[in-house]
Order: sequence, then structure tokens, then C-alpha cells
Amino acid sequence: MLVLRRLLVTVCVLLLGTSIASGQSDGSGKKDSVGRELSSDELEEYKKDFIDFDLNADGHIDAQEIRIAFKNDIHPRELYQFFFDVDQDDSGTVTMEEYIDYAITVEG
Ligand SMILES: [Ca+2]
Repeated sequence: MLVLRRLLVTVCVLLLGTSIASGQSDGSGKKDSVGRELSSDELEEYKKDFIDFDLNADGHIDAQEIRIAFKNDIHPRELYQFFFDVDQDDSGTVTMEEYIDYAITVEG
């Protein structure tokens, strides 16, 4: 009985997820706890995050800026992994767009 309940819940979540993902977006960015639609609050938060990292405010986060932000308390492998995950065009730096895309997948 419990398993069935859990399955049903899972199916409901999946259905909700797909209908939101494939559903027509009205572009208003309405907040939904299940959906991946980004609220403007979240977007602002990610933007602020990005700006905190982007020390010289050139619109790109580079490895040096991340090292400084983490006060050198980041393993080179972690740094490499971060860029591997986030730097979609392999430019060696992270743009705000790339950062937000990444933040959405991690948080969602
Ligand atoms: Ca920068």
C-alpha cells in the first residue's frame, strides 16, 4: 500500500513536471514549487551571485576569480569540474547566462 502511494506520488510529480516542461510558457514567470520556471526572485539571486564572483565586473568569471571567492579553499579538480559543468562554450570563463543555466540545473 505504501509503495503504491509512493508510486502514485512519483507519477503525479512526473506528470506535473512534464506538463510544465512541455507546456506553453506564458512568459510571466509565475512561481511554481514543482516547475523549473525561474521566478524573478531566483533570477535576481543568481545574478547577485554572479556579480559577487565577477570581481573585475567584466561579465565573465574566470578561474582566478573563483579561487579568490573561495579564498583558495578549492581543489583544482573541483575548479576543473566547475568549468567542465558550467563553461558551455569552453571559453575558459563563465558568463552570466552560463552561470544561471547551471544554477537552474543544480537547484532544480
Ligand atoms: Ca571577471
